Amino acid sequence: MDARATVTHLVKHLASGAVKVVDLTAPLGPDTPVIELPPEAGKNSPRVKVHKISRYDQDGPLCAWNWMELGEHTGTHFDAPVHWYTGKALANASTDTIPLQDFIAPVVVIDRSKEVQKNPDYLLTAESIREWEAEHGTITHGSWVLLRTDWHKRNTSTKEFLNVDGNGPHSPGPAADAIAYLLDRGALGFGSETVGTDAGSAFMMDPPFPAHHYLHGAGRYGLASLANLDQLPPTGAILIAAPLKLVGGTGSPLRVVAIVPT
Ligand code: 23J
Ligand code: MN
Repeated sequence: MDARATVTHLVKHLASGAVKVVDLTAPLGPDTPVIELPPEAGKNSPRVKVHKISRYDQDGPLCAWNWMELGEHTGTHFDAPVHWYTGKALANASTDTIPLQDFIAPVVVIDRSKEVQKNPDYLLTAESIREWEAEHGTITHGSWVLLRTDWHKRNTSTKEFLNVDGNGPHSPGPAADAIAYLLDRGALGFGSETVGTDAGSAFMMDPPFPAHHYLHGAGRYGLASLANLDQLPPTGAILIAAPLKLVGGTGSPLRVVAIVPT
């Protein structure tokens, strides 16, 4: 099919509902959970604050508008390669310089929600990805790979979302060998439903935060705090994930939308 017909068909299929759009974004506001790093890892990001400028009042009778206090890595957000020290020297690695084509890509979804229900510390391994590929086919070069855990159902409660006890945070994520395997497959990036792309236990891993370490060192991307992955097929959808064009940005909150054939 020629390129023009492809675009025309997409619009027709969207209008008819044969292709649907799914919102993979969590609501962003003062209640949004924000990561709480151990002191050894450094400072933390603030929670979201919304400051009123005016609301059809004496501060501005014609309009309502706010300004916000907002970390780059807050809510549903994108991790750029310069976010991690392993990616700091790479070219085209901040939110304003990443190639635009990378913001639209195929997406595969690895469903490990049953495993995570039994074990909140669940780690996705390379072996587990190979099992997924035996069932669904080899991961296509340039794809987003998302880990479905249904963890987004906890996103309305910071306590449940971060799930911290005396031993630290308990949330699922990838083992180091899983990320190495995905990079081998030419993945565009890795996305999760948890507060960051790494598991709660990732500070204790070797290297610490292996998803951040290997993905960003390879110039690849992360997506965190995704929602509604239970509405995606294992393969066949397309992801639109375009961070704000923040100058030198290490990441950005964003709206993540999937285009899904029904
Ligand atoms: C800094 C250090 C570790 C982590 C993170 C940030 C994130 O989760 C993030 O938002 O990138 S794991
Ligand atoms: Mn981040």
